[in-house]
Amino acid sequence: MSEKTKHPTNNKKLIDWVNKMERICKPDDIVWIDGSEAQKKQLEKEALSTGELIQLNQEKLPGCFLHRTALDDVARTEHLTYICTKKKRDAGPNNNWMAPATAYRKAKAIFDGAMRGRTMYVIPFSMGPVGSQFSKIGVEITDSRYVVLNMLIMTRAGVAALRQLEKQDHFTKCLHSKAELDINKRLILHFPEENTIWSVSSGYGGNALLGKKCLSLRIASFLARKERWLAEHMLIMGIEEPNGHIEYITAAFPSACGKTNLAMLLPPEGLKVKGYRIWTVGDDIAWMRVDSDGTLWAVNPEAGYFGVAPGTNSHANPNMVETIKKNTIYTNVLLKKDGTVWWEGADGEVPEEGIDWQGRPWKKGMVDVSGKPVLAAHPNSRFTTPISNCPTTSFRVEQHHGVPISAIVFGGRRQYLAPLVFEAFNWQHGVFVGATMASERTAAQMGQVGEVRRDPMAMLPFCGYNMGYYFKHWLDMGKRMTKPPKIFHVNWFRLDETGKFLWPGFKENLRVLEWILERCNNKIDVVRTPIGFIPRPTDIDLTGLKLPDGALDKLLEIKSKDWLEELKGVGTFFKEFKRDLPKELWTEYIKLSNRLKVNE
Ligand code: GTP
Ligand code: SPV
Ligand code: MN
Repeated sequence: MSEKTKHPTNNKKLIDWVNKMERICKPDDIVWIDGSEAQKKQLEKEALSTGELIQLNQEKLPGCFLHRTALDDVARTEHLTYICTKKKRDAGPNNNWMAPATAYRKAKAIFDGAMRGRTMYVIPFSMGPVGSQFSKIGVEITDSRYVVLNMLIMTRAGVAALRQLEKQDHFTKCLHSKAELDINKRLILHFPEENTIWSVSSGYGGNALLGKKCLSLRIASFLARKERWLAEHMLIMGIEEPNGHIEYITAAFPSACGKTNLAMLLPPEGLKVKGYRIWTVGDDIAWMRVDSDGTLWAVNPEAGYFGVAPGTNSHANPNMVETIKKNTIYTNVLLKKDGTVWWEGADGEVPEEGIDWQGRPWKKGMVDVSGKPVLAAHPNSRFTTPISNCPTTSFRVEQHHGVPISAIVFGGRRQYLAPLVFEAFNWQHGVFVGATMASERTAAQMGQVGEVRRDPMAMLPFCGYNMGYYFKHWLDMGKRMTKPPKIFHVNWFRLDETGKFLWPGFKENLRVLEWILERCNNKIDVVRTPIGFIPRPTDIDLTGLKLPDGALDKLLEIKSKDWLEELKGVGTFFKEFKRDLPKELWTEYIKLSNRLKVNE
């Protein structure tokens, strides 16, 4: 069929690759995605007729659709995700590794004829504003209309990206097929040395929207090391101070640990008089480089949000509630009788009935055979929505240059141990703080929810190469900056003895950001502890917030004994990297251990 196919480009590399993939996948026909409204409408129509999408109430939710995935295709599958470098050592102990030849052979057997009876869509897309020096061009081939429609929201897809590809003559080759959605034939393969991604047998988010985690983190992190920049699992936000000046920060929290919520926060009642405003630049990925001014600048490569639905409500994130009212694709949530949607922790009353995320009739208060509530929405149900819908979108999201970064914040979900906030002593110590992060697992990936795992810089599932080299790269980046951002660590999830959150979180987190900015501008003093600087309790503005007696002290408590215990796990983790772990991190380890022993 290749001879008959009319390709809308003369780019030889692209045409050759598309022809080759066509020969493997054997689709009935090929459609190039141009980014037009008319084509999008046509795809939506087809997806409705095949049942891939369900139309929602167009009066209440204009342009919105619902999609249900296969029951075992609801989150990223890290155990089926591989980095395929020539040498195993280059993938590191942090990744599953497969030899490229083996990986191609295994996957080819599954891709072979997988698109028979289907259309093969070719999606040229740009991560980052088209034409920015920062941006990367990719082309995703897929047989899923759901993937196409999501990519149209999450990336800048279509003709403009194609023209840019022709100018630069290189791109990331992304091949995807849902095939039979068989989990036993699922493979998410990355070939960083060939700038190639092959993903098969999944239709879910990070597994299938290849511009996101696969390109913008795994492949990009590999390129970033070579090209001397950083590709990180971070939100980017601007905090407009009462005098109108905007400071930008990035924050790395593991999946489902609060990036989206923080990036969009609205100031709490008690701080409103001060006049802060938040500007959202990104909620998941930051690409950062050192500019000629010696500081770090960041762009968000994405054009949409793929956000967690459960817990999204007008109290936690009113901005998001506003954002997802139109042109949004919902995945794995409850369908209500009136054609709107619901999830655990949504606004309003719990509906009496509906169709649950598995497509079964659902009733309020339903329990399963073991007496557990039947969930209306999957805990990792999501929505895909354009950044431009969000009321707090920063005017700088389209700027090719990005925004200058004053602080980098790391954070995880820790019931005990980590205080509300602390500041690293310097860049090297900050890299150690990031490298030793740990968090309790969430529903964003298949696995045991709640189990504590080490997740350096929230990048464990996303670093496309040996993390030993990655830490070294971070240390080197610090040396390239005349004014590196200060590094902090936060924990919104500390519990009291009764198992309740000590800190109210969400919009109240601005109180911690305020302290962080004051530290960046050298306005206030701090308390020195073995793990870093913590606030003097009076420096956190609690106006209008009633914390239980002693809560702030508990939130800032650092128990040397517990940290020494934590260090054992860090040591085990570091040892996995053998001689690839930079010696500076062992230096920081020993220094911390000594400081803790003195304090014990
Ligand atoms: P990914 O999209 O998976 O990368 O996740 P994310 O880091 O953007 O997480 P998100 O903001 O979607 O939050 C995930 C969950 O954490 C939601 O259920 C929120 O309700 C909860 N959460 C977010 N912020 C806070 C907070 O400050 N305190 C508490 N207790 N929970 C929070
Ligand atoms: C995450 O899991 O960190 C996400 C969702 O942001 S996914 O796109 O599935 O990776
Ligand atoms: Mn994420």
